[in-house]
Amino acid sequence: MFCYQCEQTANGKGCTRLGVCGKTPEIANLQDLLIFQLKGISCYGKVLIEKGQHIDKDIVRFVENSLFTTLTNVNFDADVHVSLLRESQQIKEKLREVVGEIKNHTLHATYNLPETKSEMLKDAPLAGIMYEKSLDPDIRSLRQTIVYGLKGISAYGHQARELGYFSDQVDDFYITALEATTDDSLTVEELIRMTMRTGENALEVMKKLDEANTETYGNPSPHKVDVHIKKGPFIIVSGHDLKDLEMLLEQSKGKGINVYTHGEMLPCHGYDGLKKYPHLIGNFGGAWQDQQKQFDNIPGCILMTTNCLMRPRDSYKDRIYSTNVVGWEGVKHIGKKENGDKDFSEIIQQAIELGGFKEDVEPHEILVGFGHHATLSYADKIVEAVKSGKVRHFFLIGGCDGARPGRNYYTEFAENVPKDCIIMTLACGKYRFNKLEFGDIDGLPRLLDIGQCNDVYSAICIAVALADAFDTDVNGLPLSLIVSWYEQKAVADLLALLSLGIKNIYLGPTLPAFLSPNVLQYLSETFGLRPISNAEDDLKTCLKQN
Ligand code: FS2
Ligand code: SF4
Repeated sequence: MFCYQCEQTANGKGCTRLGVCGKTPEIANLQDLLIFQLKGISCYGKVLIEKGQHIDKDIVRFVENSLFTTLTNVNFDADVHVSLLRESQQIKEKLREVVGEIKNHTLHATYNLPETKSEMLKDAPLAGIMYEKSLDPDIRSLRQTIVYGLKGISAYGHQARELGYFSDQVDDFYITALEATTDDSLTVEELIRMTMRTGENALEVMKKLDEANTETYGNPSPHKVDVHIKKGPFIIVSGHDLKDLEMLLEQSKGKGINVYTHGEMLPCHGYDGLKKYPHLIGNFGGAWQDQQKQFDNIPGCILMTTNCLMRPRDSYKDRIYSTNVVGWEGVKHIGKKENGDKDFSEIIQQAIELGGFKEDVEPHEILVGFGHHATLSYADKIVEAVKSGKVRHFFLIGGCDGARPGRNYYTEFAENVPKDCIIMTLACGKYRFNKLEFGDIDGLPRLLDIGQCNDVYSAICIAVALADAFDTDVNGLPLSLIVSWYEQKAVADLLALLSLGIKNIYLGPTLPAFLSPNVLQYLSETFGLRPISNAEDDLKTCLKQN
């Protein structure tokens, strides 16, 4: 196996024996082959797009779900991958019939998948990232960057589609971009352009997801959330999916169950359509990497709606459930019925039987719900505060959290932000400091939580509106972006920011192993993208910009 798609990759280079995330060589190889097959499907699909046709939405859904399945910490079940691989071959064959001869005779298009898992595994090396040893390292790097950006896009696309929202532009882009990664005639410059288009499509899909979430559940508004536990049976909902949470809340109401959000579900408390359920009682635990410790022997159930899933310990493997594209061998999976509904009765019943927490813990509340709508309702106040010198600088400290050392940089950074500056947060990296007291500036909270990782779209809306108010562009604002990355949604987020021309982003805790030295140099020269150093020095450099 060889995988270097996430920040915790072994030795900062690549996982070759077993994924640091727990991915086995078998799963890694099946995932390589699945991506290879998606590229093959796209070679045929691209011909249809060139003829002005849109790709059949069932095929788009398959491509999107398969990409999402291979994202870090999503699915570790070999049977799921084998079944997706078989479906990929059927789709490829169907497209071959429809499209006929194509010009791109790459192996991705001509390859035929064998029947059994062991035969598939024998073929898998040809789909490996490092298979073509002589490939130009910059071409390899850009191709992989595009694929990882697409994986991030697929996670957001999946979430929006579950609510009935999609973008034809993004749906076609999956195919166009995957095909581009098979085309040996494309130059480094052309692949850089495709990488920027990946960023544009990441922005488009996040916009669609924002529409899906806000039109379905209302615009988030400031809301206090208890982060301590309450007595009674409970279900913890993790991942990112608002619709699953809504279905579970609806089915569990009046049954004496408390529902807690976990990880990236925290911003759900800001939405009217979700906070209206009184048994959405609070938020449990910290970021994803603490789950094994925090779920250990827990007297309740857990529902994983998307990543980040870690190997479940025996002490809770019988009470954790997966849904959507998430999976782990031996973990109960809640599938979708034909009408799109899900039956959560088993997890609800088990939570009741487990009995839950015995005692309440003294409440401790934090504030969430500062999406673009809520934050911009304070726009006049913010502009006035900047003009009068009460607010000096804004810091967006956002992105994924992770288990590796070095991430305390983000806590130190937030703690040292001067009192006349505002901090905006998004994604699970906020758990490093979101329970600390930051106070306010003239009634405006100093810590504004914008939302999940996809809400980088919201952050962009806020920045663009503020730039308008100050008659400048986003790069002219007293704003610094301090980004932490872990998995491929963060890659999509970063590409979205770069595609808008946003400069001087600080990225850490380490730089992606899949960026070659030349690609990195290009990003640093063109966008001023820079690795984090230490909190004190970086903070000083940001403030000098004023
Ligand atoms: Fe955190 Fe994991 Fe949100 Fe990432 S819960 S690292 O998926 O996308 O952020
Ligand atoms: Fe390693 Fe990350 Fe790939 Fe898992 S997803 S195998 S940790 S690089």
